Amino acid sequence: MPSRCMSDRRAWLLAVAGLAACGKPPEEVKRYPLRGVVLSLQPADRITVVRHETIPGFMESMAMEFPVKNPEEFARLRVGQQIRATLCQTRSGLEFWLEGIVVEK
Ligand SMILES: [Cu+2]
Repeated sequence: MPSRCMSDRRAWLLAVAGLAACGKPPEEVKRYPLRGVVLSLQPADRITVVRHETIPGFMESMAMEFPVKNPEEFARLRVGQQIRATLCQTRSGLEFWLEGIVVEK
């Protein structure tokens, strides 16, 4: 019964899609404006080391590693650039990354 097979498969795919969408509620993300200088790049892990300015109420000025989730944003980065970006951090603090990177010079 080919038609029944088709509908079973479709139901299964819908169930999987539903799990992906609803299985884990997205964690709330806090965002902070960041300015800094790109000190180094680690393309294999899409990580950049940035010496960032003080982020009021969050972090003193320091050099630290930031993951960049978006490959196109990472590809535009060069050592020595002055950048502005949004520092995103999950509420638990377990995950953080840069996005919305703008090269100032
Ligand atoms: Cu820091």
